[in-house]
Amino acid sequence: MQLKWTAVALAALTLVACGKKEEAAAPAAAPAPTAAAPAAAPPADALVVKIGHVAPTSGAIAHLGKDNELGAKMAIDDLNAQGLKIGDKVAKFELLSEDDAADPKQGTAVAQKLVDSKVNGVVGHLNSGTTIPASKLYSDAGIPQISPSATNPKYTRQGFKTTFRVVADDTQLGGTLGKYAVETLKGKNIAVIDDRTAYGQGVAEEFEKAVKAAGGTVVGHEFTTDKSTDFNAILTKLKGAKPDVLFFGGMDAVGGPMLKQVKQLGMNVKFMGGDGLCTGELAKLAGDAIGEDMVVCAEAGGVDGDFKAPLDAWKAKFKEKNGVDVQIYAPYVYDAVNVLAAAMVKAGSSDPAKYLPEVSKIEYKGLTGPIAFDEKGDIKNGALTLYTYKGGARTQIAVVR
Ligand code: ABU
Repeated sequence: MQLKWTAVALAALTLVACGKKEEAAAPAAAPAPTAAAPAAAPPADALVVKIGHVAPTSGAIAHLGKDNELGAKMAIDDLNAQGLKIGDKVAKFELLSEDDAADPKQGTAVAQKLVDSKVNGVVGHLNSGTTIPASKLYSDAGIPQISPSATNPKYTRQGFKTTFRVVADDTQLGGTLGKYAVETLKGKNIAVIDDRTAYGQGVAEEFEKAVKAAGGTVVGHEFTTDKSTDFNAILTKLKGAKPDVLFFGGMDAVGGPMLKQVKQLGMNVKFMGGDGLCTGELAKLAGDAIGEDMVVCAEAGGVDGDFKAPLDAWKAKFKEKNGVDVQIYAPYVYDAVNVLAAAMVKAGSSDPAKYLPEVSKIEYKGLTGPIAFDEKGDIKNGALTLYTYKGGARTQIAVVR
């Protein structure tokens, strides 16, 4: 059980060279499902630790940005309630939250703002298109960055020591979904649309590769944007190729209206997508156009076994505290903040240069599963969760690795 790990983490004492030294307790790996105890006022000499968070909290996918931001807030509240020590000082965690509106230029502008504010670590950004350019600024400043949701492989393949991700990438997402389209859904004529963003294009290309590798046929690939609302021309063109599966590389804000137009055109397809599509909001955005079992999509993470009950309890706590359901990545944000804190505790310092090596070596039992990073900064042994929608509710099909 995860609660057992929490106890283990809290009790962890490490003998270090140069004599016996007790390390401070790591942050609790899995929060108790009950509300955290009210935090005592931090002492006057508390060590202020600034955690930057960036996501689009305005614009078409603000619901996803706010989901991530709430995950960060919950992590900060729980860390402060624990009265965690870094070195010999009680830490006071502060959240510096920024809105990048899913726009690459705004993404680098707010990243520079966080660098100038001397944040100790960053969790974000949400979109690959903002995370990748921002990562250069954090790397130049030596600030550890963990993305809880950006899935484009390039993010961790730039040779930066500061980039980490706690979810699987588009190679795994597109690869698994492409194989599923051919082998499980038995798709014969598979069509693809992508929104030309770093995420949408990347995941669609990986999907197409996997379809072909599994012996499937791609009958068309059309393009839209992350701001489009009218898909009539491209859907009509694809309809002529008689697809039985249509994959969309893009976010739910575009996928929902697209599903409505798929229905209006009378297209009889399984509608597939990656994690950007796979949200609680999709059912609302698509309305009655989302047929029973019509959509198959994947979250770029997932738990089973002993991890499931604590994650479900955390999601219930999230709803109780915030009045909304988790959309998709809030628990991953929660874990990412805790990973930074755990690395600081291990290093006995919140100085990015001192605790960065501990992030690379971390072995953290998170809400979303065990977290450790490979040499690029990608999560080791990342899982995916396949979902469909039943009765308008996102419903799990399976966790796959
Ligand atoms: N992974 C889907 C949403 C975020 C992104 O990668 O752009």
